[in-house]
Amino acid sequence: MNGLSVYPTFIDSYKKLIDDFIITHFDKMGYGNKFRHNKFSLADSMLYTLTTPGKRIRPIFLMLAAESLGFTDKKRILPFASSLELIHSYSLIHDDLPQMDNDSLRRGKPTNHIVFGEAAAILSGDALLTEAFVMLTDENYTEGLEPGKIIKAIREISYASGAGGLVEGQFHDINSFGESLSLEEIEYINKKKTAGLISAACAVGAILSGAEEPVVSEFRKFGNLVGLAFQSMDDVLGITGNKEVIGKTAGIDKTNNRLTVAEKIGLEKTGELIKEYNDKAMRHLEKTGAETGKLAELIIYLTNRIS
Ligand code: GRG
Repeated sequence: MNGLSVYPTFIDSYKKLIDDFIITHFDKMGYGNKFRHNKFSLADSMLYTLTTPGKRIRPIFLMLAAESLGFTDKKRILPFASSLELIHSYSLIHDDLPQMDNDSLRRGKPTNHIVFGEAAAILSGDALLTEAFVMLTDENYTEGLEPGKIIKAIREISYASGAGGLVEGQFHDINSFGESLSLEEIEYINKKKTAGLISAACAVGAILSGAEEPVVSEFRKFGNLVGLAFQSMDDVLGITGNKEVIGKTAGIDKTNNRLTVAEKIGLEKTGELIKEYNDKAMRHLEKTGAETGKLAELIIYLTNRIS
């Protein structure tokens, strides 16, 4: 880790592949645009958040993990990678609702419920989550992949999205507003809320490449630690970042009385913890014999980012 914040040039080409795949998928599905309410269709609301530029790190981690083990068949990898962006977008829409974080700015734009209303935001989140599984089980996308691998990959994603990850993490997060948590408790929430899906992304990349469980397990651990580093950096930016650059409301954690790692131990110690997470993550990755270059570049960038 040299601590330099250099934007890896490969990110933009991966983002384009993911965004193009998502648009092609929605065009192919042809979800109804004729029956509109207040000029909007359900697909408009789904695509509003989904296609707004974001970092796309979950799909990129999946693609890089697969490639690091020599599996480069983008046609087979992209549906799995893109499904994670659908799940992530659903979580952002629901997270911003008044009953959750109650935020009005996301990815530099008004949040989904501000534009489409709360009921539409709940429904478009639901539809994005289920659409991820339509994408994951499309025979045209999975053709040529071994069924056992597909099932294993879908289970990994399902577990990380529900009671085993994202939703459990959010449950504790929301119910902990105003509470004085220990560092271990905050870390547990971050592991479930954020690291789970990143960990699943890395594990699925390894699964698709045909790796055996011991290697998949190292990728899972790598993703978990990288996810903890990523969330801790997100908490730092929640304090030090400005609204125009981070594209969401700065200080929302304070407003919601949410105790983050950065609030608990301070900015300096959080910086040290992030480095520790990343160093440990790299040790897991190095055990796999994978080509680590791009993954290492990505995590250095993500933990030195300003947005
Ligand atoms: C089931 C009603 C219901 C709600 C669930 C699961 C959930 C809502 C919310 C998950 C909480 C959450 C949003 C966790 C992720 C935290 C995080 C770091 C989000 C930001 O991710 P980035 O920085 O965002 O990757 P971009 O915009 O770049 O994609």
